[in-house]
Amino acid sequence: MELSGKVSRHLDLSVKVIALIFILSSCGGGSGDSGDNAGSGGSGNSGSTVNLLSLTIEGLVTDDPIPNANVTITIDDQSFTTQADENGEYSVDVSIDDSYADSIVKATATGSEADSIIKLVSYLGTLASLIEVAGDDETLTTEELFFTNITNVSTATAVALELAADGEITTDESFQNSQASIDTSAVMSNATAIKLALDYSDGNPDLILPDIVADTYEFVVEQDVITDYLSLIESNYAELYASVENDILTDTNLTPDTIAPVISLTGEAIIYLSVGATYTEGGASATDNKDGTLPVSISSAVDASAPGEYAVTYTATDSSGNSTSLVRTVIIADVIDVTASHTTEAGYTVRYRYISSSSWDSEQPRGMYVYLHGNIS
Ligand SMILES: [Ca+2]
Ligand SMILES: [Ca+2]
Repeated sequence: MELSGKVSRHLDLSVKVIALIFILSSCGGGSGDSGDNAGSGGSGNSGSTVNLLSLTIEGLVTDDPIPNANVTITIDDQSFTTQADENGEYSVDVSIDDSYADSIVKATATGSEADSIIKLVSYLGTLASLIEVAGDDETLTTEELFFTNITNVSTATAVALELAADGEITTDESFQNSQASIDTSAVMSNATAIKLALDYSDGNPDLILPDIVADTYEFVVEQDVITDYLSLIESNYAELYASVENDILTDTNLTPDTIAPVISLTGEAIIYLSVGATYTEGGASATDNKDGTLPVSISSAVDASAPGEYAVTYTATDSSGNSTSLVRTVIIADVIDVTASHTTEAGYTVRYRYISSSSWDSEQPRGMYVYLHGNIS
């Protein structure tokens, strides 16, 4: 299913998918042994105390957001269900015997209508690793683990993992190993095929989910079916494919946000002050593609009583952990001496030189000495 002539775009998306897989990996590795808990059941029965593990899992069911989707969290033979709200957001409380700590947690979402073709899945990792990542609030959010979002991309990723493992992922070992051999370009093209079938098939029979498959998960599992679908898209809808793929890559609910905030300084990037003057912090603002306006932290060591060049560092970090820093330079000097030049309409080059007294500051230059130096050149 190579789509020819799109090499550079594929490079971009490979980087993005590799980032995705990295995020998946960084959450892995629960505790040591890959215990197989199948059949161990939920109730403690050997007379020992049953320790319960508790975790709330929060995320979004989206392709476009899927209102009121049914969500099931499966941990071996146990399952926990809820319904997403009208925006596709869900929250599931899991409470389970600690013998399931090393079991793999899988999320499945289906459409709210009985005949819905929507089935999306996501592998999250071992329960123990999720509890660790969730932290003290015992709530696992999308910021903490991206794959709590159950999406076309998570579904394509899940199927790629299953193909690599040659079956369902039930142990941390197979979860880790199959991540290493995942086919990232297939993940993106399959995710795009799901989005085309769900969002673009109204009024276009070519794009409808082939009726040989029951739902979007089976669509990806049946490799022949999705390969045929994609080759039709490649021949007849290349432009649409490219645009939908781009939508996926720029939708931060579908692929991780890798774009850092942008900081703007209020005031000049270089400020000249005379010794003893007061440095007034002008501040800065930050905006982010996903989070909008963000706070900016300021680290400053300006000592206006001593000549020197000082850095004021402004830092903003988005909810995905992407960070930007910008530096303002503050120059404290006894005398400020700046030269500049411009060319007049008549073609003369005029050079200026500004020399300040010690009471000069950037807002209010007091002493200014202008001279014309070789004013006709
Ligand atoms: Ca948390
Ligand atoms: Ca961002």
